[in-house]
Amino acid sequence: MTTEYHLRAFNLLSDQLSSKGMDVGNLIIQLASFQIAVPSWALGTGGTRFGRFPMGGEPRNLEEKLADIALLAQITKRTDSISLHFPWDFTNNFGEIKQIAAQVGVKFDAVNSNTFQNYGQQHSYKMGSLCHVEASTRAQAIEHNLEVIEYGKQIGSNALTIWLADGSNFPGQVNFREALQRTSESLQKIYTALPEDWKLLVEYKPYEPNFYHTVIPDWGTSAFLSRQLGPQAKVLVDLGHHLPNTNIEQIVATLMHQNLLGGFHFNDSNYGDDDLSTGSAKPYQLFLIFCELIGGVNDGAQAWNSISWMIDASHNTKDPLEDLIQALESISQAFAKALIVDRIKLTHCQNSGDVVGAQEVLQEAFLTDIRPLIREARIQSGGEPDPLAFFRKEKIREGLIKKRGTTILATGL
Ligand SMILES: [Mn+2]
Repeated sequence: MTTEYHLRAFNLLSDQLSSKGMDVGNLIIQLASFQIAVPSWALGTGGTRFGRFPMGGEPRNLEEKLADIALLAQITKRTDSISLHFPWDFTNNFGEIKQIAAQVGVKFDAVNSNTFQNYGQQHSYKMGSLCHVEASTRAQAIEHNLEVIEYGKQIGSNALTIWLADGSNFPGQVNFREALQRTSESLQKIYTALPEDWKLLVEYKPYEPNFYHTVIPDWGTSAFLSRQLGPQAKVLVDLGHHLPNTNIEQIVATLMHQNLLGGFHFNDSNYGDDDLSTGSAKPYQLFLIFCELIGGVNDGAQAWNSISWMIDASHNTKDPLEDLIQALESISQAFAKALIVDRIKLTHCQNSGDVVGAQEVLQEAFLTDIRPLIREARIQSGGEPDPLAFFRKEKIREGLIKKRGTTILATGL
C-alpha cells in the first residue's frame, strides 16, 4: 500500500466522519492509546490433543518471548505488555527479566497460575485443585497461587488470573455444593494475600477438560464468588468460554452494571473454546461487545482503565505472530467501529421503540471501513501502516527460524 493510497482513503473517511459531527483527532488519540496484552503462550504454535505442527523460529525462553512482544509492539503499536504463566514462565532471575523487558519497552500484565496439570508437584491435580477433597492438595494449590503473586510483585504485575479446570466428568463424581464451598474458601485465602493495588480475575468456563461439570462454569458463579471475596475480585470474560449462541455482549453489560467486569481474554469460536483468532468468525459480536463497553464507560458504570485487555488464543495452523497481528487489528476495528456509533440517535431509537432505526444505527457504524483511521493512528504512533505486509516483506519468520531453529518446544507452548 502506497502512502498516497492511504492518504486518499484516510481523507475520505475523515471527511465522512467529520460531516457526522465526529472529532477525528480525538478518535485517533483513543485508538492510539488502546493497548492489549499478549500471553506468553500465544507466541508459539498451539496444538490440539491430536497433534502440533510447529513452524520454527518460536521463542525458546522468556527473553525470546519478550523479544517477540517487543517486535509486535514496534510494528502494531497495539500491545505493550506480556502476560506470564507459571510454572511455564518460571525464572530464577526475575530482576534480570524485568530489566530486559524495560530495555525493550515491554510491561508485565496479569500473572496466571496453573493448577490444571501436574509438573512435579507433590499432590496431583487429577481430581481438582482449589476444590480438592484433600486439604493438603488444596493447600498446595493455594500456595502455588501465593507464589505466583510473589513472582508478579517482582516484575511489576498488578493482577492474578485464576482459571480452574476443577470439575467432574461423570454424574455423581463430585458433591457440587461442597466443591463450590471448598473453592470459595481456597480463593479467600488467595485473595487475602493480594496486594492492595492488585486485581483478582476469576475466569469461568462451562466445560473442558471436565465434561460433566466445572466448579466455575459461568459468569454468574464468577460474579458471586468475586462479590464474596471483595472489591478487588472481578470477573474475567474469555470469549471462547461460553456455550454456542450465548449473548456475550449482554453479559458484559450486566457485569459492568454491577461493577464486576474485570477484563477479557479475546479469541473467537464456532463451537466452544476453539481459540480462533478474535474477530475471525464473529466480528459483529466483537463489535457489539465493544458497543456495550463504550456505552457502559460513557454512562459511568465502570472506568475504561478498570478493565484488563488480553488475547488468549493459540493456533495449530497459523504463524503465531501473524495471528497476533490479525487479532490486534480485529480488536482495534471493533473498538473503532463502536466509537463511531451515533449514540444520541441510538438512544432516541431505543426510547421511541424504533427497532429498525436502532439496527440501522449499529449497522451504519459496523459497515464503515474504519481501517484507514486505524492505520493513521498507528502511523502517528510510529508503527507500520500495514504490520502484516511488513512482517512478510521483511521475512521476519524466516529470520527467526535461522536464529532459533526449527524444532523448538518452549515451556507452555
Ligand atoms: Mn482464557
